[in-house]
Amino acid sequence: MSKILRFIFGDQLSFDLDIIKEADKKNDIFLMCENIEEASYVNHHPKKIALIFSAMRHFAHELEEQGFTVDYVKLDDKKNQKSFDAQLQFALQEYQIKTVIVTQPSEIRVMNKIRHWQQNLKIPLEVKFDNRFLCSIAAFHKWAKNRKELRLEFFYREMRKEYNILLDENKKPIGGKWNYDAENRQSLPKGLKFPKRILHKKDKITLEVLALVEKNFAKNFGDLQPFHFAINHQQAMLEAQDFIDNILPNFGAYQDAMATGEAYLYHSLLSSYINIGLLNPLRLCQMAQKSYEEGKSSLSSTEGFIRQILGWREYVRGIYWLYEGKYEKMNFFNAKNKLPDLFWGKKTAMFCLNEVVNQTKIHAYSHHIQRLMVSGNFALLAALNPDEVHQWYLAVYSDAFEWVEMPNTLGMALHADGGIMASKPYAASGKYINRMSNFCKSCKFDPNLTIGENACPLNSLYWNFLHCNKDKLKANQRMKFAYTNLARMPQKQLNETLSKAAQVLEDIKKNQL
Ligand code: FAD
Ligand code: DLZ
Repeated sequence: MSKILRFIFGDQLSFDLDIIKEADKKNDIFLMCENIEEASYVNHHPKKIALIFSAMRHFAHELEEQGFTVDYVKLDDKKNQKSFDAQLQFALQEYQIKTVIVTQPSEIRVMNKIRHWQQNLKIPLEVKFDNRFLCSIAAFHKWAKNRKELRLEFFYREMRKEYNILLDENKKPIGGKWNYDAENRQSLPKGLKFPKRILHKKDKITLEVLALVEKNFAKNFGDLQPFHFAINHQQAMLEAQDFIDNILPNFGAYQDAMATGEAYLYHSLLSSYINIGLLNPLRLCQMAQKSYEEGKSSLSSTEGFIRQILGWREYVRGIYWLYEGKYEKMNFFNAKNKLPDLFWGKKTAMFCLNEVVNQTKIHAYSHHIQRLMVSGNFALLAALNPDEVHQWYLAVYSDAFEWVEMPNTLGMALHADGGIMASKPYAASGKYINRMSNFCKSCKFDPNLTIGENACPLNSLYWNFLHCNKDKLKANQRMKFAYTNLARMPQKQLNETLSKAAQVLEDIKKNQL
């Protein structure tokens, strides 16, 4: 008898998906495959590959335990065909299949494959909505249509109303405001103790995956060991509950802070699990809301956390699909410089960059403000090529999938989209890093100097960025203050600053910074 083939991709490990809820235990076959094409379209951090493979294998076991038939193809299986395309063709020859069902993939690259299958397979192929996302692609298009500006804040309010999150009985925001960000930008007081994180033990499946990754991806940037990620729903939920109970109360206040040797601070570390399906985003928002209702976390922390998930996460996905195929080509500042080796671990005298790259190498993680204001800000000021920067972010973080990484990199960090996402570039000098972290205390460069040997390179680069992009930015009202300051700079000082910046850019080019 002909069967239905249900093809599950590595970031769709969720029992909430219709492709699973509607499956027939007797007649349907699930196909899941580790494959070298997906594992090498960028040189992913080894921890990211290990997380995905181990979570895929655990998910396949759970499906089998529930009585489903799963054709799970490991990377080193003899029948491994090396790509989604070839593995599907192989399965269609192996079994008598009447229909193929997939869930809409998160990335355009894979969606294009599916479009090709729909045109070329001799049997029907059905694409199910990915109902883990809280705003469908069509709903985002509708929201965006005829709007002059696509600002997160307005999208986020609609989402709060739609999901009835943190609203009073009159559908107004609890506390009277939609956004409590102003309370969420504190620097770290001395002596604060950061929470211990759950370190999951490795079972046989994970150990086997680690050996496989070690053997096949040892050359990729990043440390495979120690590996303590959650690899199934239960473990991910333990981390989520630990975050809500013990960490969320401090999440908001120190969201933008940075500290030497502290990769996590009060961040949730849940993005990888949400992105691959081990945690459900709406459930997390509801857990946070409950914590507020029970008086365990403040409104500012709770709202701040919910905004990231219900707001930012859905918004960037909407932008990614709205500009399908176009976003990746955007380069508003025409930035062309090559990514220097410091991004791949070559030591630099800039302590902040070393710290972020090193944390990235060890953990496949770096928190938002470090991605945006340390590596991202440096890439913006140094006019690094957006595509190279994007490929780096896509490779090095365990939560990196193009739909979320690309708008964050090109839109938020590099302003390469010319302001679709952010009303002004997030450009900052060394003074910002000094205000929000203790990095500068350990650095040979002085954040208060712009010229001279000990000057923080970010300072001259910052003024150089403003100077070089004046034509593109000076009409922007939110840049008025910065341009007024630039205009006030005496000519001699400006000349010295620009020549210092030229020297810094040359050092970056030669990998001598
Ligand atoms: P928390 O700070 O605890 O935030 C809670 C949750 O909110 C996160 O788990 C995440 O699901 C969501 N969230 C927070 N900020 C954002 C955001 N800007 N966009 C989308 N979701 C958000 N996030 C990814 O998931 N994958 C990426 O590849 C990725 N690349 C990024 C690249 C750049 C240049 C920048 C500036 C940001 C990027 N982000 C990315 C967004 C954000 O930095 C991460 O989601 C966050 O650091 C993950 O850590 P966390 O789980 O501890 O987050
Ligand atoms: C990221 C990733 C990696 C590294 N490897 C696999 C894999 O071998 N098999 C798989 O099904 N998925 C993998 N993934 C996740 C996919 O890239 C992800 O599902 C697609 O990007 C969805 O568009």
